[in-house]
Amino acid sequence: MTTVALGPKDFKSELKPIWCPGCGDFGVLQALYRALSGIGRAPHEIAFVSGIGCSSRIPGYTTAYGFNTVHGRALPIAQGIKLARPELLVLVAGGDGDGFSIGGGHVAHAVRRNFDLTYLVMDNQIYGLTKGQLSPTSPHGLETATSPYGSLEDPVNPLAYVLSYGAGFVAQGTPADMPGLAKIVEEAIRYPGFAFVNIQSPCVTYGQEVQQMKVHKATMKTLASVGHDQTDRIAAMRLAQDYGKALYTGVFYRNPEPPPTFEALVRERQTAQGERPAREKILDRYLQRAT
Ligand SMILES: Cc1ncc(C[n+]2csc(CCOP(=O)(O)OP(=O)(O)O)c2C)c(N)n1
Ligand code: SF4
Repeated sequence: MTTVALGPKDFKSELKPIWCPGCGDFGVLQALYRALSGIGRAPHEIAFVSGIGCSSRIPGYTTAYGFNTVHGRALPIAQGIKLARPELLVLVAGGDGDGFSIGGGHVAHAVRRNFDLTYLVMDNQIYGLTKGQLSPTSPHGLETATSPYGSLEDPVNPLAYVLSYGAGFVAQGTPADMPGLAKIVEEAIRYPGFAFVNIQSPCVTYGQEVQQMKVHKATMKTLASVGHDQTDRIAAMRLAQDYGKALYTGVFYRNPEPPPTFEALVRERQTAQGERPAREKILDRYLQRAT
């Protein structure tokens, strides 16, 4: 592992973002550059995996190795990468549609397996890339291209979702407080296990008026200001119930005693049994190598 002194600019790729001017994802990207410079891992030691969506373009705007995969499938691919190359820093990103609609089934399993991954969801409560359809986090009553009578469904609560499956690190931020978001993302990366950050990132083109940057600035409230103890999972669950009503920023929950990660348990067993690493065994099979 190489730790180097790098500034935010060292993580900026030559690609120019094609997001709509004013999209919240610009601020998320700035926060991520800052967080990565705080971590100090060289870009070639970072694997950044995403699904499909406006938000899922983010790996391409960084100098890390990026993989813009398939809609909803970023987490399984990231878990495979982490299992094969546990020494890499693995980041995963995508939208609320990518993560909690088509990919929703994967979140529970990634959480309970506890790979050391950082999962950033840019939650704009709408499908941005496909031009404004109902998303799993759209509020009840929201009129969209696919909900002409207003949404008749209750939204998924991403915070409660991951907390209930036992995620060791759960936080929320907004690009309306970019330095605060950078700090949260850095903390999430430092957590040794599955870390989830719900980022309320406004869609200026199809999003709701109450979901815009100036409203976030006026309404956001840090969890520290309400006296929240981030080691108290039940209190975190209680505060998470306000998703969609209050915009809390900061760490909802951090497990004070992080359990071993999935990849560490696999490595431990392989070492105990004197086994060759799983990836070598797969290559043996495909290349018909003698073991
Ligand atoms: C298998 C599959 N189904 C549907 C699509 C179409 N599609 C692309 S992005 C997207 C949703 C985008 O919303 P979200 O994931 O919330 O990201 P955002 O664009 O808002 O950042 C959909 C439905 C697809 N690319 N692949
Ligand atoms: S459609 Fe919305 S989410 Fe997509 S780039 Fe534009 S503002 Fe951002």
